Amino acid sequence: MLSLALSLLLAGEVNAAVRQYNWTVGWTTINPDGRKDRLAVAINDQWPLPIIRAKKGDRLEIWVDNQMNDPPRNNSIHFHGLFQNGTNDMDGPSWVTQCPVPPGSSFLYNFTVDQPGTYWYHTHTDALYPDGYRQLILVEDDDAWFAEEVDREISFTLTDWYHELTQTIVENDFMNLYNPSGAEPRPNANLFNDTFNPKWEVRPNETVRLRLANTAAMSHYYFYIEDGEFDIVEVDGVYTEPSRASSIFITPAQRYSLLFNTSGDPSKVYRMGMIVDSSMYDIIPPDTNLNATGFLWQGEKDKLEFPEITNEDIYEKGPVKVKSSREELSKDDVEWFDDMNLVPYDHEPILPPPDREVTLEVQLTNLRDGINYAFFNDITWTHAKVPSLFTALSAPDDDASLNETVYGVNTHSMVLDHMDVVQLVLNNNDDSRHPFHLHGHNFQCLLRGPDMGDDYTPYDPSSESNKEFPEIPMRRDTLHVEANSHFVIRWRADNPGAWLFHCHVDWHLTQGLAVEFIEAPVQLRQNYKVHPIPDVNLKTCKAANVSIVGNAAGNFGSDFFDLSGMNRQQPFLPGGFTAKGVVAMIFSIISAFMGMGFIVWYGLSDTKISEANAAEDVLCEDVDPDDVSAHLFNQEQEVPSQPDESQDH
Ligand SMILES: *[C@@H]1O[C@H](CO)[C@@H](O)[C@H](O)[C@H]1NC(C)=O
Ligand SMILES: *[C@@H]1O[C@H](CO)[C@@H](O)[C@H](O)[C@H]1NC(C)=O
Ligand SMILES: *[C@@H]1O[C@H](CO)[C@@H](O)[C@H](O)[C@H]1NC(C)=O
Ligand SMILES: *[C@@H]1O[C@H](CO)[C@@H](O)[C@H](O)[C@H]1NC(C)=O
Ligand SMILES: *[C@@H]1O[C@H](CO)[C@@H](O)[C@H](O)[C@H]1NC(C)=O
Ligand SMILES: *[C@@H]1O[C@H](CO)[C@@H](O)[C@H](O)[C@H]1NC(C)=O
Ligand SMILES: *[C@@H]1O[C@H](CO)[C@@H](O)[C@H](O)[C@H]1NC(C)=O
Ligand SMILES: [Cu+2]
Repeated sequence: MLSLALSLLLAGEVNAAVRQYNWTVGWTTINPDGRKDRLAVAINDQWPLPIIRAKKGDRLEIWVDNQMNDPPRNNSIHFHGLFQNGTNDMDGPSWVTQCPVPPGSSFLYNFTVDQPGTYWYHTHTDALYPDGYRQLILVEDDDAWFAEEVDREISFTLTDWYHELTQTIVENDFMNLYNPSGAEPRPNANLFNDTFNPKWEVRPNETVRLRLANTAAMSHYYFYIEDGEFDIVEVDGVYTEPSRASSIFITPAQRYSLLFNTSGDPSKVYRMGMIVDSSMYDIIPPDTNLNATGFLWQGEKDKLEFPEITNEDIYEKGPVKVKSSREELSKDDVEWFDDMNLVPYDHEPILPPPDREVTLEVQLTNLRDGINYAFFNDITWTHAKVPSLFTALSAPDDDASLNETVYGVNTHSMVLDHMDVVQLVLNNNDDSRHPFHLHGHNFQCLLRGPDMGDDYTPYDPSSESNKEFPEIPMRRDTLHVEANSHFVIRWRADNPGAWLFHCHVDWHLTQGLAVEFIEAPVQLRQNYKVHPIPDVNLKTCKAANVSIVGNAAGNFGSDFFDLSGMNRQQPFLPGGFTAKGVVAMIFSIISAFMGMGFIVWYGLSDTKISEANAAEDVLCEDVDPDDVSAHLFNQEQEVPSQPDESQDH
């Protein structure tokens, strides 16, 4: 079990405590949806994982012993939403701020929590958090503006669930030649608080603070309380002016606090509904539940009934306004509170015009190996050989640490000057929503364009349709962009460190949808002269056989600008050879192998559904992917020519 020792800090604030945790991370067998036993990551043999509770100002000292031996996994933990101001080395992403911790090694997370609100932790090494490696962090704050009003707190997660280990899914179903369209693996279940039908007791005439986090790998949810409204008072750790809503949209990694008043009725059951945004699934899996119910009850439990919400309930008492089959539930048919309308309680005004502008275009397409990757401006994130923080710290001088070259092309690192106002324009050249998360900051959300369907519409500052930015913009750490649309965000580079910015659909991160901001490296180097990285943590690098000095290629000393040997992404497809063409080509070769006659795929539309269906239809163990890839790409000189997609074969 979790061992928690509290002791008063002599020199610190009166109430600040040191909370010590000794965690052994290993595997356990669980079955939260009642349909399949499977391995999941446990902490001290416990799953669901322990919730971290702290008070603002507390120090956390978490020893994490990696005992994920069979199957073996590298480890690290990210404390999502906590700024790690001055403790960049405690942020968690492997290859950015630390080395991956191999089985048998321990890492110490040691940092102060000075932000109140609702957070979560999850591993940030490889694609591992959907294996159950995620849980809430609740930071209490007696000074919250609504603290006096709250009679009761109820905290829970909304999440998706797979029946296979994530790494198995990535290797066998996702990042391979048989999935050239990059269709994301669909979950087997959607869970309410890591279970089905959870029930919480409340009392009549109370104000309940609901704290919820979406800890899913990919699923986005609408959340509502039947027949009830609530006030949104916190998003991602930022208190807001109360905003009345009847339903919210919550993407992976986002959190909300909602104040809900129970009625005077002495005996009552409130149903809380979570509805999947099924537009995120390429195919609606027949066995996956697309909605789930949680309950608040008051009165005598034995005399109450707890029926799950039905389709009828969703239309009649929920946010879905257009009656349609579950396959056809369109996001336009669902009402949700637009988080862009929230106003932070502190009324922090919009930051001044930017000193630095960054424009990133999201794209998902295939590289030469036939696999589908995700890109920001043609770069799919590929980790450095030395964690970027260590590159900044081991640069021979400040000038070298300021030079983007040393962090490597494929980490997509951008150096930010200390205290600059940074404006990031994100253009989504993909027909699906994506939730983006910036480490180390909350950002001001200035504009989010509407869903543009199939028409890619990048941000155009001169266009009249773009409204003025708000004077008091909403702030949060994870914001979604709509399909084929854009958003604009701003923050001040006041937190020296190497910070990842990435899509929080874990599949898309695995496909490389990330960049790194190397913020104020000169100040970062000064900070670490005073507070060096603990030796115990540097030792994990040795165990993983990773250098703690050098540029992205691991070269150092006089070779600090020599990037030869750095990790690179796969080459691009030859000019004119489109991703759609690759999909068609691969299917044609697979079908040829199977003697299925000639290409039936060329005329297909580019909807992922038909491609994925087709892939499932032709999948056959007789076909060796190596044969297929040999046909496609291994002949360097003899590159297949562009198939004519309009031609009907
Ligand atoms: C852990 O990371 C090291 C360094 O990249 C690598 O050599 C090793 O194969 C990884 N181990 C596992 C189990 O992924
Ligand atoms: C955690 O960090 C604090 C501040 O640097 C230090 O005083 C303390 O000893 C550290 N804890 C451990 C277990 O190293
Ligand atoms: C919700 O999940 C937490 C953490 O796993 C657990 O302690 C709690 O009992 C759960 N509550 C219900 C009603 O399921
Ligand atoms: C709830 O509040 C109403 C109005 O103040 C009151 O009439 C009622 O008795 C209260 N109910 C309970 C169960 O306390
Ligand atoms: C909600 O779940 C029920 C039971 O699984 C299902 O019949 C229904 O189609 C779902 N409704 C929607 C809108 O997903
Ligand atoms: C970064 O270093 C490279 C290689 O030495 C050099 O060519 C380039 O000019 C440097 N860039 C800046 C901004 O100093
Ligand atoms: C980090 O701390 C510095 C002061 O030490 C402060 O000026 C800055 O605003 C902080 N940044 C964040 C993101 O917390
Ligand atoms: Cu994404």
